[in-house]
Amino acid sequence: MATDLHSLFRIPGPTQADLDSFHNDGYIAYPNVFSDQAREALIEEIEGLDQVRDFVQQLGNHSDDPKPYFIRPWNDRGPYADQLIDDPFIASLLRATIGDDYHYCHSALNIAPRGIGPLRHHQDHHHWKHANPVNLAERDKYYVQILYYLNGFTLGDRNLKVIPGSHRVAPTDDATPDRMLAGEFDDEAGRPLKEKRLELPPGSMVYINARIFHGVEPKPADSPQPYRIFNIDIFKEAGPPHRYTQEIPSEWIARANPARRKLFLREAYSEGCWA
Ligand SMILES: O=C(O)CCC(=O)C(=O)O
Ligand SMILES: [Fe+2]
Repeated sequence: MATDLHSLFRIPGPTQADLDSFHNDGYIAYPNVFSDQAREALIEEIEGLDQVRDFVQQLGNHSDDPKPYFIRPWNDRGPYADQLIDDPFIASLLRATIGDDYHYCHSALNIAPRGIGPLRHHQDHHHWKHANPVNLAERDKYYVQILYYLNGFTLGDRNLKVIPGSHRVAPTDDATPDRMLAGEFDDEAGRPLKEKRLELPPGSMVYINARIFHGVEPKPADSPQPYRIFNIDIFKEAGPPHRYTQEIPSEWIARANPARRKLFLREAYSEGCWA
């Protein structure tokens, strides 16, 4: 199972300005970074999945109480989605930010229909929310989320929003998004912390340090886009499992080349694994 594309992306790797943005702001936004061919093939692959097809078909029936399609881990991946895991562009970004010692953590697929509500500002680095010695020891390690927006989003229509620089604030109970936006942590962050609402065309990607506060705005009932397709891959610096570190399907390991196998050979999360 492989595509005939060397890379799904238009660029080979991050520039120094991209890396500065990752370290200073906590994220890198890449508008229209997929090649047209890869974007179209990925959308076709996702829309062709049986469960997604069923979800899209029944959309009109639940407009009074819309629900997203959500699956985690997302293992039902065709060749294009499979290539995302170690595409040369993705590997180059991960090496330039985390270094060589990183693992694949988990994935998800989320399809948001018209009328769906917001997602409040949150962080996704699970070791901060637990105080076992294992979590404390892992706290400062990298946990990177790669957010793919194959059909994009506009302002006020399921747009991602971030608080640039919020990854620099220590993860204490006091460091809430409201208090950050009120200016209480500007000194610690070394900059004014303000919300930034993003707008991205189809074929875009956002690469974030999961320590940054981020959220999502609602999708209006009259949005011109019937649903927003969002898939995510998450990578972690080598170490113990995170909250959702997934089991790798045995057939993925069986057909992996050595470099890919290295990403997969780590412990998955299980109940009690941090105790
Ligand atoms: O739906 C999105 O754009 C982002 C969702 C999110 O915050 C996440 O998956 O962690
Ligand atoms: Fe998130």
